Formats: sequence, C-alpha cells, structure tokens
Amino acid sequence: MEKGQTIVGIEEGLHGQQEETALFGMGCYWGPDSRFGSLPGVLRTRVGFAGGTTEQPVYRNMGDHTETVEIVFRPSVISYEDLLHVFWENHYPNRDEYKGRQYISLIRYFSEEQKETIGRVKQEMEDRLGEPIETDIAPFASFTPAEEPHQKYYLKRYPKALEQLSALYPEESLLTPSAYAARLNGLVKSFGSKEELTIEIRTWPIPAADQTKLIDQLHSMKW
Ligand code: MHO
Repeated sequence: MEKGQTIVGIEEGLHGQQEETALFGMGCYWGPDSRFGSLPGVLRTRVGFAGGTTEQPVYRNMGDHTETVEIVFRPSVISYEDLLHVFWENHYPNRDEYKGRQYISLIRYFSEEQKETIGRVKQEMEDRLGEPIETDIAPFASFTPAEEPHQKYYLKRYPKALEQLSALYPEESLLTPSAYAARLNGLVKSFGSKEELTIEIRTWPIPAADQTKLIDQLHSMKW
C-alpha cells in the first residue's frame, strides 16, 4: 500500500533510500513500463498522463496529454544518463503526430541537473542520428496515473501468475509500486532474465528470508 512515500509490505526495505524520478513518453506506455521496469536500480514504475492541460485525464479522455511512464530509481545503481540512453535508443523521436499528442516523444525533468544531462545526451544522440531530435522537453508540471488495469499491463495478461503473486502482494495497490512486479512485467516481454533477477534480489535491502520468498516464487511460478 502506498501512503504518501511510505510503501509497506515485503519490499519496505527497498524504499526510503536515495531516490530520483524520471518521466518519459515514447509511444504506447505499456512497452516502456516493461522495458524500464526490467532494469536493476529501478524501484517502481507507473504509467499515466503528462505534458498537457486537460484536468483529470483518463485513458479514454486524456485530451492534450501524452502517454508516459514515471520511473523511480536509485541513482547509485542506475543513472539518469543511463535511462536517457535507453529512452532515445528505443524509439524514433521525430515521428509525425498520430492521435494528437498521445504518443509523442516527451521528457519532463525534475531538476537543473537532469536538464543539463538531457542537453548533453540529446546532442550525442543527434550526432548519431544525423538530424535534430524533436522530443518535447520541459520542466515537470503534473503526472496523473492511468487507471489500474493499465499498470503492469503485460503482467496482467497472466492471471495464474497474479494469483500466486497475491500471496506476497495481497492488494493491487501493493503490486503496482512493486519492483518485483516491475521486473516480472519486463520478463513477460523478454526484458531481463530470471537469473539476473535472482542475483539482483540478493542485493535488495530486505531481510534474507524475504529475498528467499521472492526468489522461490520466481522459480516456481506457473504462468
Ligand atoms: N494500440 C494499442 C494502444 C494501447 S496504448 C495504452 C491498443 O489499443 O491495443 O495506447
């Protein structure tokens, strides 16, 4: 359950450490939710709407907002620069608009430091691409999470797995902000591997017995 910044449950120890947030739009948000969610150092992801002015956007009525993924990460494990590379290397930022702003390439930054890093990496990517990058870049203003069925969307195609997950994450509100669920949501789209995740879980600052529970479940999961 997420109460402000406090996340309780099996992953509690993972949170409350140094955290940073990134916000990217790069087409339908289900894909980047899986891709970024699979990366070691990413603590949690949420999909939602940003960059526009429409009040209380929802999937069927997002107005001038863009589909985005919010990524909370530990900068000591993965850097903002690393995330920017994953961002620009995995979509074409200069596509013609299709369905208005829904699928445009977009970044909202949270600090002057992020802004400076964006400028540097953008230049590098433009040199590589051989043309100017048209990603819509501006300071963060708002993010509205999408409806629950859109969160960890690909993982939710596996009801049997969800049932087993409910033993460790008894509520959907625990599953959506979960690092473990983010990794599984990546695995089902072939991002990351069980072996890498097993090694990573052993580094998580949670009790060893809880690490074992997650690892055992990972290896016995029936899909
Ligand atoms: N073509 C996709 C887009 C969904 S995404 C959340 C679909 O409707 O299945 O925009």
